[in-house]
Amino acid sequence: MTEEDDTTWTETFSESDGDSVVTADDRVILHFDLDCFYAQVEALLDPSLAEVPFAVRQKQILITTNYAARAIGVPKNGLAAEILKNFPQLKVVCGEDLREYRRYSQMVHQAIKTELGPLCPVERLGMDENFADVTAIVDGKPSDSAPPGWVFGDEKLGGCARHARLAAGMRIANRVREKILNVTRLTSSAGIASNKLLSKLVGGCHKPGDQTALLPGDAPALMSQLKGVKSIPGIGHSTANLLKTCGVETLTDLKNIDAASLRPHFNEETARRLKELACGIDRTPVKMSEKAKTIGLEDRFQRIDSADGCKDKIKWLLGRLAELIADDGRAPKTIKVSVRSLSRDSRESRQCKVSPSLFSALKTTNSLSQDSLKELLDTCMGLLEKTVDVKSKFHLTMLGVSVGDLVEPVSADKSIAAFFGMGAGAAKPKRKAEQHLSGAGDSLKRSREVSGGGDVQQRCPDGWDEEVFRSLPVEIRQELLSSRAAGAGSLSPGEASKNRNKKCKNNSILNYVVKNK
Ligand code: TTP
Ligand code: MG
Repeated sequence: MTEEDDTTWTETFSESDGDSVVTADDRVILHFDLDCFYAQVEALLDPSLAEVPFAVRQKQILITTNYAARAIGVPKNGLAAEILKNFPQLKVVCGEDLREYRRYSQMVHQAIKTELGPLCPVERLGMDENFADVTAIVDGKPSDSAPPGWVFGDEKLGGCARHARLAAGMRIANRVREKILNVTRLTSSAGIASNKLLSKLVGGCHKPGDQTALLPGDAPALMSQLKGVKSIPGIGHSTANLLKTCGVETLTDLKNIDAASLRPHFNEETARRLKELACGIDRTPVKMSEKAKTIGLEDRFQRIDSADGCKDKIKWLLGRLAELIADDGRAPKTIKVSVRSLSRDSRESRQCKVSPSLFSALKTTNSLSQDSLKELLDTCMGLLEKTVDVKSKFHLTMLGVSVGDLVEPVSADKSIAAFFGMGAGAAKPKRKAEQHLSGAGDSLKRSREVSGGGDVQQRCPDGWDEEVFRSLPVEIRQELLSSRAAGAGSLSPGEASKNRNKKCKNNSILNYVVKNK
């Protein structure tokens, strides 16, 4: 027996984390999962679906079904042909356009963050899941009223501080689910436990539209309900196969195996983590989700074997990618093309730098300018030709385009005016969530115009340095003037300078333009 073989679920354990000691079981972690996410979004877009059993299809797969379909025995997902053999009347809607799902996913994440405030990290997992660590905002004070939702195993909450903190977590989870419902009209389920693994697992116990908490001592009972190692989130097909070669198929096998026996396939850290997960122990923190480092999309197909075919596909990908970049609001500095050839069966990528200005049309529209599209298409074809000899025979089964090195824009809705805190009185562009609430029909339209007509003459305002002003690009001059005309005019340059928000760096444009700072 090694030290790790003694790892069984214990109610408290501590790990040294630099100067601080983290007692993992004292955390209160929430996991939120939207109910039949894509199906709910489809039903919002087409209310006639609301009461009807239906499935959402992507290519040959039914990727989800609504709960009305699940109630009559339709599985949650699977091959369309097989499911439709058994349920020929099942309504099927196409779910290949991900834009609305992404938009709702973003709204949900934002709603959770807003409801919980800055003390609680919120981590997004995929499209429809979020973890939140609410440890900082729960207290151990007992309350007279029973918290909303369920407790795993129908256990009763006691009066101790730990149970009181769990009860507080249950109240918070319920509040957050109500917030999600109010903002998006989507129902969700939640799990409340002491770590990410357990909160995710227990959250599935009362789906849809409800929540379940786990008392710390009941982790072994929850874990014992799991079937194979793949029912642990994070253990996928390939890890399961590797474990199988070590003789591990069940969670009990994993708990009992000597960590050294896992070492041929897993490093020490991974072997330890796998064994801990089997015991319901998960020390990973909830990390505040940051903006994506790259934005991309790819398409798989049976065959593309001509340069024109590649060009058409890349052009289509660039069009869709432009919408994602517009949604994100940042401008990329690199672009990457990825391919998979039938002959090599592994993906290959090539990337290069691009000018962020190629994406400037996305400040006000959802698409690239014709010139930019042409230039990006040529760039992508150049990258493609570094991996594929398009003059010889070839057979691609996947093409992808992504962008990276994303930089915050210096205009449009992150406008110079906003940047300098000059927005008082200026009509701000609507945020996406507001767009949604004010009219679903407009949901995909963008509203990023800089407010105010601006001074087309571009005369340098009094108090601004004419020479510096004239040296600025026309677009930036126009924007400074527009902002000023739309409400910042009441600010003297000195005031504008004082009111700059924290993001304003010393070398910002206004610092150069405004005299007498
Ligand atoms: P899930 O949360 O797994 O499923 P769900 O939200 O549809 O249903 P549940 O109520 O059981 O949580 O996945 C979220 C969405 O992700 C789902 O609506 C469709 C999509 N999805 C895929 O695109 N591919 C997949 O293989 C799966 C499982 C889901
Ligand atoms: Mg879900």
